[in-house]
Amino acid sequence: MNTPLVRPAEPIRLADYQPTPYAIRTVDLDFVLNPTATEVTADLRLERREGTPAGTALMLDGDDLELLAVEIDGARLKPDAFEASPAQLTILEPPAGPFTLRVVTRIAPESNTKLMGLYRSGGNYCTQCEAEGFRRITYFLDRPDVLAVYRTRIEARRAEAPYLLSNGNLVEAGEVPGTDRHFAVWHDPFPKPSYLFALVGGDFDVLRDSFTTRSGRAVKLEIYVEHGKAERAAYAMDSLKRSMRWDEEAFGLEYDLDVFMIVAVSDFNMGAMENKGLNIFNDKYVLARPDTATDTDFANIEGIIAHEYFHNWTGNRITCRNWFQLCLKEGLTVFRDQEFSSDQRSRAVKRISDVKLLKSHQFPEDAGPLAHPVRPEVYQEINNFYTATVYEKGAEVVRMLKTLLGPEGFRAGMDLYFARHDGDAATIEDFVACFAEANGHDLDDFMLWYSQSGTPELSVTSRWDEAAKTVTLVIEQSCPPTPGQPAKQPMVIPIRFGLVGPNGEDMAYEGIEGIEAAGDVMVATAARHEVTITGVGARPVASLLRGFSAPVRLTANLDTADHLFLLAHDPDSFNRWQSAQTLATRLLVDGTAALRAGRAMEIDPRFVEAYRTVAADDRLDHAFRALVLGLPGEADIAREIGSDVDPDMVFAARDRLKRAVAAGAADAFGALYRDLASTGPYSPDAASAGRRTLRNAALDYLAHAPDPDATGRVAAHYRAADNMTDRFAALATLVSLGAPEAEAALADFYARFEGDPLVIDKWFAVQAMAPLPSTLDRVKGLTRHPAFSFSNPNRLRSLVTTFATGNQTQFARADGAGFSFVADVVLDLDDKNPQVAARLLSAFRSWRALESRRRAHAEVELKRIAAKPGLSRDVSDIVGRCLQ
Ligand code: B3K
Ligand code: ZN
Repeated sequence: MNTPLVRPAEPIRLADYQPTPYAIRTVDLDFVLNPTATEVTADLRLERREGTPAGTALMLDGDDLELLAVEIDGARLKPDAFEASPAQLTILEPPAGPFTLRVVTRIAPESNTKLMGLYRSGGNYCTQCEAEGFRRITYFLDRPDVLAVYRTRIEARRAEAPYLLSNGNLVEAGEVPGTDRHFAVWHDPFPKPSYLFALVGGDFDVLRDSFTTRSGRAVKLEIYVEHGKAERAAYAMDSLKRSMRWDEEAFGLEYDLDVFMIVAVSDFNMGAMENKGLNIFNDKYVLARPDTATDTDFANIEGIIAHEYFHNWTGNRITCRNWFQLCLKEGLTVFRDQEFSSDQRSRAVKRISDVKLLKSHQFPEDAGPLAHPVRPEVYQEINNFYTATVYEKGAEVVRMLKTLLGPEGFRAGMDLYFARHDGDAATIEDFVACFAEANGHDLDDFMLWYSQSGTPELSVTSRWDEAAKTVTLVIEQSCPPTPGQPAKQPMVIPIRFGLVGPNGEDMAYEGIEGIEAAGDVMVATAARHEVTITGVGARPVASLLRGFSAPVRLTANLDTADHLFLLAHDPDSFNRWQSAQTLATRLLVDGTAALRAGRAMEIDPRFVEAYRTVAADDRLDHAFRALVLGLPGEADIAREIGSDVDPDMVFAARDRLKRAVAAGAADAFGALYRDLASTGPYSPDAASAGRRTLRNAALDYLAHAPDPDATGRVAAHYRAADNMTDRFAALATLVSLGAPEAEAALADFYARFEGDPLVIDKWFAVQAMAPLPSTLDRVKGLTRHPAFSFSNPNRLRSLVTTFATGNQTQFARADGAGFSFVADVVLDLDDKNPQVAARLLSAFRSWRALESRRRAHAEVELKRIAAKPGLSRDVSDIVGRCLQ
């Protein structure tokens, strides 16, 4: 009965959830840091949970561990009292009462290439424990519902690691007598799961500041960065202080420790990590200076600093009962960071950007083999579920709660959630119950958003009755079936709407019948509603799903004239943008089909004229104008086409439309380029960034205009740039066009920024993105460049992931060579860093939507990966689902 178990090959199921037989109340850790042999002594205070029979074996998770000693209450365990493997430690008959288990392990941070657990980055020690990295440090009940109070002692040579950091507050520090070593002891009073544990040891520059919470707690703020880079952390620090203030104002939530630390490292599997009191960040999301970071980088830093800080309440104070509940912290925290950025910048622009991201990342995921519900019910490898569905669609679900309940009702639900569940490992049911109770609102049907995968399709047909002065809306919904899953049920879909009258303003109406409605929100709950809106003065154009009030695919019987009207007049900015997108998408889908059939692509001159009007409309915000003028991406067009996609034809159609707009509106773009030139020093604020975005968009159009000096102007823009936003925009245009000036600009860029890894990442990425037949050979060549490294995730992502996800035509080349290259990288990387390999592999997720030749090549490569013996669980999970 007590044979040590290796990790089961069977999937883990939500339905099987059981609490652990034992609770861990406190954890005392002692680290003696050494690159090749770090010793970890863990004293765990354990208690049998009620209902657990005495003598029940205690099975602790491990991963790649070497056990040095195991004791209970100070006595060494006899060999027959426990069983140990690198993946598990089983105490066969633990004491019936509370006891202390001491486990001593030895680990080798230097050779930890998975970057999970304790590893080295840039000569420093750091950790990453979410989701299951703590078990690579010591044997533990490594799951989010085991909450304990941690005390951590760290010892290291002072010369090697002058800073020793962990979660909570510093309680002691000093020298180890008679040695060159020193130590620090940290105590975190807040019970937490092991995934929030963090340790850092190393040498840094520190940017320091402080913040006083609204109840008067003085908090030290510290950002640890590579030597010489402290000044580049200033924007991150500013973002942190604004986040702390915002969470007090928007949600009444204060920080709770004496210190908040952020450490920036250059080797990191993801963006950042919300460890209690000690966030660890990919330095890409901390370091920024106008000459090295773009406006997008600045905005990402602001958003991610906020996101990780907000986790202190949504994730840390209230955590997840099991990993199936991941969206409880992630979807909610994304919603919170989106709201923060909306308040700091332009709400309309932020909403459009977020929806663009949702549609370009989450919609394809939801339509392909990797689709899963916002709360998955089964997984093989949890790291593969940190997805756009859990994060972005998860945030949309929270946003819908707010739309359905209104701002006050939403806030009442959040307040109840914090009051009731502080200190808990909670579930989605717990969360939704707070909104239902605080508002007396039945949300049972709403739960389908958490359990049903796939993007619902919403179809609305509107009809105007002149005699009766009514608008009839037939609202129908369906959700594409998922093979092997029960038929989908109708969802609760909030539809924010308005009736735009002939003068371009919203019209009043007398009543709505046939659907539940409150204010400007109708709530569809059935497969079909026939809705009558009475007392409407004149024929309106229905503006539907304003602000993208639900994550659905909407089709409506609006024609080109209706969309042009909404683009020009809709009081809802989101729908103005959406109308432009809908019109462009129609042209591009039809144009792709025409080109494929050997016909000419028709471009409605009204469309080009509308773009010209937007470009020239000075009443519109710059950033908003740039968004409207941005054509749907190739992946967006492919998604709309849905099947039998030929990416070369998609590219050709888009290129033609872009050139048609460029030619037809060249005067307006020329004027924008001239008028929007900078007049002062760089500032990353939203208004200045918006001006640059619009000017660079105009320049990109001008580069596509029939003008012999088109790219010469871009090269001049490159040379004149005094900030990275302008410099990089020019470089990207030159390289993507394969312009004669591109090589000189690339060489100049490399020479300027050679010593700056984050900028050299951009140099790799811009080359990987070029939609040119020569790109694959170039990318392969760049993998041998001295500055390239397969083991640094940022570098690998900048070159290979950018190629696989950002270059539709060259990744999905008709000869299959793009797929084959990426498959080779995945196979090579799998042993060293399976998490990053699996993430790269998911670029294949839409392979079935391709035309047959490309599809066949993709299948060969996926099968080649699947056939490799000893594949990691991460990669085998993704490849298995892709081939299902
Ligand atoms: N919680 C982390 C992500 C962890 C990913 C583990 N594979 C960062 C975040 O979402 O805030
Ligand atoms: Zn998060």
